[in-house]
Amino acid sequence: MRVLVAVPALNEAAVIGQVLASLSAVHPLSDVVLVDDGSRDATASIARAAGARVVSHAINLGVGAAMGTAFKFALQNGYDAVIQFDGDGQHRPENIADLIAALDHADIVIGSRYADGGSFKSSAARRGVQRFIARVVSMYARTRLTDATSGFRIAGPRAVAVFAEHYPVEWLGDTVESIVLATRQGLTVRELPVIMNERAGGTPSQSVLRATLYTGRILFILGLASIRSVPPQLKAARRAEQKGVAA
Ligand SMILES: Nc1nc2c(ncn2[C@@H]2O[C@H](COP(=O)(O)OP(=O)(O)OP(=O)(O)O)[C@@H](O)[C@H]2O)c(=O)[nH]1
Ligand SMILES: [Mg+2]
Repeated sequence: MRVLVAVPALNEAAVIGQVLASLSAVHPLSDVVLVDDGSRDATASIARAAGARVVSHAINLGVGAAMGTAFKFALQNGYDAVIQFDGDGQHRPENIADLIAALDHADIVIGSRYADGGSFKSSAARRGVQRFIARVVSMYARTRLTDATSGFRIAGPRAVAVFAEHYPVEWLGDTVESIVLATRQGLTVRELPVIMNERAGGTPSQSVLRATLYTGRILFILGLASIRSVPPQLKAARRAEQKGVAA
């Protein structure tokens, strides 16, 4: 199986060299694409010099759009699976082999910080919101998910085909809406316990007000995702697939 590691990145020059070096110990950097999303620092040039493939957006479009670009890149370059991997050092390369192996049992596997009593530290407000979102998304996915907002995940061949056609781009909606979209297309989702590092720097977005706004927005997005008609390009892809099966 050909696996592409996709790193959505915005202004990560301080840490991206180190992150790619640790990644190269388990995965060839020629099979890593960094989607630079309008960074104003040296993120793209550092990644290129390290040996990663780099695709740059001219302006900042958000993580969802960056992943949409990565899935298109994967399809065009013959990859079977895509792993989303943060550029800030939070995700651990040693979990990559486990994610790939877990694809035997699902179309999408999410690395969960909280499965099996995981020890990742969050503020009570943020954790409460994440737990609530995980419960709602679990209903759509018809399986117990403890960390639906985790960005550490793998998409197998069927999911790559769906996400290359359409990936949700709304701010904060990409992680959860992509799961709803996938399950509505008949794909299966599972989770795998992982340990995540603390953020290497910067300011964590934690406050009760932010958590409340975040929940409201996610609920709105989930509501939309469940009633929205399937994007036309996905319908066309599904029809072509069915014709192929019938022929
Ligand atoms: N392409 C792209 N990547 C982004 C954008 N914002 C953040 N990222 C990247 O997405 C990854 C995760 O972003 P973070 O800001 O760390 O989000 P998070 O891990 O959910 O939040 P923290 O817990 O605060 O670290 C990192 O690799 C970022 O560089 C963006 O607008 N576009
Ligand atoms: Mg982070």
